[in-house]
Amino acid sequence: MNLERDLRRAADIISDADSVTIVSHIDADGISTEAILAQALSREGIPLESVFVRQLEPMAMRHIPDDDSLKLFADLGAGQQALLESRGLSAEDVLILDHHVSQPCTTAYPMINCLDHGITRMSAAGLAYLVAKTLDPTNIDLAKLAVIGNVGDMMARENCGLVGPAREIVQDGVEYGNIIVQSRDLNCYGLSTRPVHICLGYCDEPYIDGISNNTNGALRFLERLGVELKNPRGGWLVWEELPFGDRRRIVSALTQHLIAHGQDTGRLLAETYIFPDEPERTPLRNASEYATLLNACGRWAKPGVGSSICRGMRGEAYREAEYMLGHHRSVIRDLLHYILDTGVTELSHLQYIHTGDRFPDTIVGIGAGMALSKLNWRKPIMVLSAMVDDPDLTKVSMRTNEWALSRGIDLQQALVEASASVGGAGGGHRIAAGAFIPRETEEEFVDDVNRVLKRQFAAAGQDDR
Ligand SMILES: [Mn+2]
Repeated sequence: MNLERDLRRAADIISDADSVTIVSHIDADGISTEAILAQALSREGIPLESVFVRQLEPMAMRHIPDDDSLKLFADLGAGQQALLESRGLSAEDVLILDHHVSQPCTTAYPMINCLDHGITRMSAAGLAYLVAKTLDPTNIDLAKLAVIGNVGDMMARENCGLVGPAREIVQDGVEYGNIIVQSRDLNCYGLSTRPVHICLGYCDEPYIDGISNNTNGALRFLERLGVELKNPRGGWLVWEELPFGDRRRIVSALTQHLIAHGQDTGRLLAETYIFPDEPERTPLRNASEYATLLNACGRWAKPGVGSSICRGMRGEAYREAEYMLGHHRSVIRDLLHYILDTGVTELSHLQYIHTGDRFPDTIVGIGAGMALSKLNWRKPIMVLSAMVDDPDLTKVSMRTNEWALSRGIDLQQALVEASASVGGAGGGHRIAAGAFIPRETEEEFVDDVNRVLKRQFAAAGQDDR
């Protein structure tokens, strides 16, 4: 299959539509995808409406209007084609732009899927951007949103930077002038908003002895280097504000520190993406913090606010988004503490915890990911949570890391297989996946997943424990 030809076909389907309903996901990738498509379509003069869903499941289908508009499913749809079919949507009614594993289906819905082109490091926002650029080459201002979506979907994680087609999109933004690439920057979160010692203290990949999970230790480390950490008025500087020489001094000291402790320095540096058109010291200033802001909007039922921000709205929309970011952080912190304080149950090949209805099911996956590095990181973590609006269902979120992937673990495959055997449904990616299962099958399901993971480890010949 030829990507160029697929993009052209998608652009033609969109151009021919009298009106479009964009159906997208509530996470950072889904929101930036929607914002790219909505802007590209508006510029073509095509009337559109947007619908955001937490998950494309039977209940969510109610929000999709029963009209003649083209239904443009983005960042979802590939794995739910049977659902589109059962809703009575024909191949002419639908276009799917996705990067999730596809479900076999008798109706041949037009779809562009990154995976069909061997692209595993680009998200829906990247795909949406390529379609927008095919519609009109002047849409390259939207590359910035594609970078936010890609970074939000962890596409830069494995290689400490975007690669392949997703990296080519970065170049469009650089040429347009709304992206600055910082190669060999510090691989930490919060480079534009957090005091440097807080930034370092919260960084746990790589884990730096005496600094990770220890902001006081991080501060002492920086003070010993004699770097000026405050501005003349006594406020903390953020990483982005430090003079180049100071940043280089800190990086080389961290490198020596890691080497002295026999630790790998491979993940200390990463390529980061700064947005010079956004105000300094705000979460809008770089791709990873911007993505978190969008996630906060989406997870707390305000994806439309995130979308407005992406389209350049500020003022009230921005104040609302900032408030949700604060709320998002505090609930995730509570969830993380709950997981660590309560403790997980360890099976041979996974660890799990049930959080009941204490936390919204939209954030348990994020908490699971954060808890993993503080628990036994060799075992994938599973968090089960009650669905408040459907007491018969349990939401399952799993996370693992690059180490386990290199040893054959594939969470998407494990959850699809195990959930099917208990009458549920699963999907996602190798490193992060989710499922919905009938509540009464929880115990059986956890054992099933453990068995599949054991088989995956064994098949890769890496079951050395
Ligand atoms: Mn996505």
